[in-house]
Amino acid sequence: MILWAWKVFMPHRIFLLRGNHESKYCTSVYGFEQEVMAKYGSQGQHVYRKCLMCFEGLPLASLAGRVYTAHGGLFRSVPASPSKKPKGKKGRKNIVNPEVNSLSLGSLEELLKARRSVLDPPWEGKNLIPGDVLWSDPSMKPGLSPNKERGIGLLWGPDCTEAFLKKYDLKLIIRSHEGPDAREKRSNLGGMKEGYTIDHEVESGKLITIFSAPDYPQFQATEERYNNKGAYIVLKPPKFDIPVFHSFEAITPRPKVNAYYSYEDVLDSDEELDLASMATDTGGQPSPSV
Ligand SMILES: [Mn+2]
Repeated sequence: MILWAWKVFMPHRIFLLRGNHESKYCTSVYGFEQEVMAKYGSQGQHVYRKCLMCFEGLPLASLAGRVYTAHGGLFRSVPASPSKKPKGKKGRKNIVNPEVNSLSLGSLEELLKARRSVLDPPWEGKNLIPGDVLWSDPSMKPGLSPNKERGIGLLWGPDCTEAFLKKYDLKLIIRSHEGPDAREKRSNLGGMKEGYTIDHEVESGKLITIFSAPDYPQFQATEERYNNKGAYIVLKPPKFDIPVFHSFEAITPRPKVNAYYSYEDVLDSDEELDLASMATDTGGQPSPSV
């Protein structure tokens, strides 16, 4: 809310990027929708819808100086739509679902063309770039592969980081999307104790993961907590390419707040996409095959 107020107050000085939680699916699974309903009473539905409209309008990524920033990270190339209608019987549709071995890194031109105003980024079909940018994770394994843990987005290796930085003469990729709970499951990547990690150090520059929520997740069923620090990065013009990290601790005692969702039933704070539950709610998208 504070960030949002800043954006309204100084729209040309404040830039907010969209994350995967700024979607219809995540806002209903992790308590945002319920919280708005509880706090805004009879206006709740209206306020929630307006929030979703704002989320839909948020940019997916930014370029500032020599820095590319996005919540998840890199994205695939999407085959251009054929200019002519494919020959064949009426009603036969060409479903684009690239094979694993046909995955290649997307370009900024493709990112610019992607249709980003979607309530829930699709995990199949033609408009895959928004889902990649919001849900993908880095990996130490070279190349691009489907992000099976998440059920949407990609995993990309250090070679992709290098190719992307080199192609656009960039020094840094800054992303978030993985807290201490997510990193605990990924043995070959750094933990999130200090609120940030440098995941790829390649010839052209670095890939950084930054996580700004200390003592995360806010709600969990177990007593044992991660006690992670949160962090932010200060970058200075004109190139913004020398990151200065600042870590900070959570305040204690933690203020008492309601969860507005049954967190005991949600295994992970950034759980994989529940494709089955989304299928009923995505307005005409084909049902998922899994
Ligand atoms: Mn995320």
